[in-house]
Amino acid sequence: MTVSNDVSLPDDYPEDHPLHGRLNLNRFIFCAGCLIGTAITAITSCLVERGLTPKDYAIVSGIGCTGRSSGCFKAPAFHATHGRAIPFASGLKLANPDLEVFVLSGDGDLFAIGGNHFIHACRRNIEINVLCNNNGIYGMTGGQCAPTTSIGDFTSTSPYGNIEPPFNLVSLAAAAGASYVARWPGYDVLRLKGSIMAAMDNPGFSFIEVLAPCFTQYGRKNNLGDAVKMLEWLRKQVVIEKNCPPHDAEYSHKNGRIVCGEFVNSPREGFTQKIKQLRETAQKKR
Ligand SMILES: Cc1ncc(C[n+]2csc(CCOP(=O)(O)OP(=O)(O)O)c2C)c(N)n1
Ligand code: SF4
Ligand SMILES: [Mg+2]
Repeated sequence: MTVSNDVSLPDDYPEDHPLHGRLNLNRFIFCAGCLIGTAITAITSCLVERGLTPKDYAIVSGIGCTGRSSGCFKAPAFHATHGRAIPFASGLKLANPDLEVFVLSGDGDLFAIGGNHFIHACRRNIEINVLCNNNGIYGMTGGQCAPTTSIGDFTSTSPYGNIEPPFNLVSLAAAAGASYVARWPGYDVLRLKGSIMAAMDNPGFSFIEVLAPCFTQYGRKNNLGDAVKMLEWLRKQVVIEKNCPPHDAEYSHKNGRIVCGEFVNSPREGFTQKIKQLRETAQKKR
């Protein structure tokens, strides 16, 4: 499998693409078969189906392969610094609470360098939608161990097998206070889109983990084959459950079992709403 760096396609290619007006198709620089593109098109088609135009929304990403996704949106889209997509998105939402704000970033970006921002955004319940493209590795920088790498996995920084237990992102988000939490395999576009719609309906912090194997780095180091073989490998492990408590949502490539579904949907007042109320109360007292 080769990594395509071809960014020489003309802007109008292909003209008949249904999302042509909303996407910079010449910026899809991902390896052929990588599911990052699926998350981008799922978000975009949900925004289109909601009748939202680029003046109504903003997209933020951090650094990494998934971080490059911001360039794919024909919209106000921001490629923030490493680990800082959530504070950047929080600032946008605070400045303009009417904006629908999405973060799409990688597991390393959001949960290693950006981990602290993630837990505090959950705790505040700020009204942004965060999608993590979880490939269990640092894809872009050469396949280093991530906070989501399973025990025993080989990476460029764990050549004898990883000994650090991974975060279970669903359990982490729920414990930190996120009011919407779901996990889906990236190939299950219909469920993913349904979940993105539910995230937009939630008046608070929404988190969706998208399982998206990196065959170029993770697959190669663990002898898992090409893009199609890795999708089959993932499909055998995915178990979709209804009403599973978030802390029982197993995430283990080692045990070959990853529980997917919607785990938290408990709307409560969001952060910018609370700020608005504080401002109104203060104005009345003047
Ligand atoms: C401050 C800083 N430290 C380290 C890096 C190098 N770096 C760039 S992307 C990345 C990890 C990305 O991993 P992930 O978010 O999982 O993205 P993926 O490529 O897997 O989508 C790292 C360590 C950086 N750009 N900036
Ligand atoms: S995450 Fe892996 S498969 Fe996807 S574009 Fe990056 S290196 Fe390629
Ligand atoms: Mg990653």
